[in-house]
Amino acid sequence: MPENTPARPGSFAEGRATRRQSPTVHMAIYLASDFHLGVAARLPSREREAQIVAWLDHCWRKDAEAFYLVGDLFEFWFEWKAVVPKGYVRFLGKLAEIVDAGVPVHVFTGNHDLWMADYLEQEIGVTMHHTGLRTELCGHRVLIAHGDGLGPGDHGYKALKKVFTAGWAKWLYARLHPNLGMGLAYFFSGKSRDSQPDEATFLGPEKEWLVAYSERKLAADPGLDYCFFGHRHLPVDYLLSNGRSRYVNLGEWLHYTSYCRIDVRGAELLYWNKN
Ligand SMILES: [Mn+2]
Repeated sequence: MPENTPARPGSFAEGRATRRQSPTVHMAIYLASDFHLGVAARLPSREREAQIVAWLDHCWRKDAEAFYLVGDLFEFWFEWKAVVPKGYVRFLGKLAEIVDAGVPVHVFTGNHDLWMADYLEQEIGVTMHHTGLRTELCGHRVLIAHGDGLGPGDHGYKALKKVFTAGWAKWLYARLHPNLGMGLAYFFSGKSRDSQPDEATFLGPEKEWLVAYSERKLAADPGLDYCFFGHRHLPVDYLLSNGRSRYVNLGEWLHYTSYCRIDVRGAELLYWNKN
């Protein structure tokens, strides 16, 4: 809303202003990842999109002062010079509404949508992050990253990511007709999903490479309070070896509808009701 537009009595804008002044309300920041819009899972993509829109709307009206959407929002995304993938209108519209109301939305690229360029920034006004971010949220020192290609091992993927993020690869891909480009991408993203190992159990600190990565970051940066990641598709809140800092995996929305809420008191892993 433009600054010179007075809020109507009882309007939503007025309600927010009142809540912000109340000393009893802890303003919060919300994080979520791995919506994978575009593929069906427990629900068809359009129904999952409606859930995400309802969640965004609920948090925004309640107490959100920012959102961090930590990668793989889309099963695949590519921006041709004048063309973007069809769909997701309600999701993108809700992001626009939130940004227009003055609440910042941060979007990270994931391995499925690493080709997001500046469309969401230009069209909606989100802040894009193509790498991890070290920042403060509600007074807590945090690291936020999608999580692909971090930690030990995974050399095949790391090499592939180097190729995919190279300017020439993006340029070549953009020469494909969108029908072919999108078709190929969906074919290969389905293949890679089929070859994934069982994601549903926590393998312990030795085998969970995002835990190993968090421990390494913590050794170099002992002030860190939280390490937030997506990518693993398993919601986890894990106490790191210093007995204080935590590794939080945001999970995904294909099955878990998990997210994290952080305020001055700390972070909490939560689940959106599954309507
Ligand atoms: Mn993912």
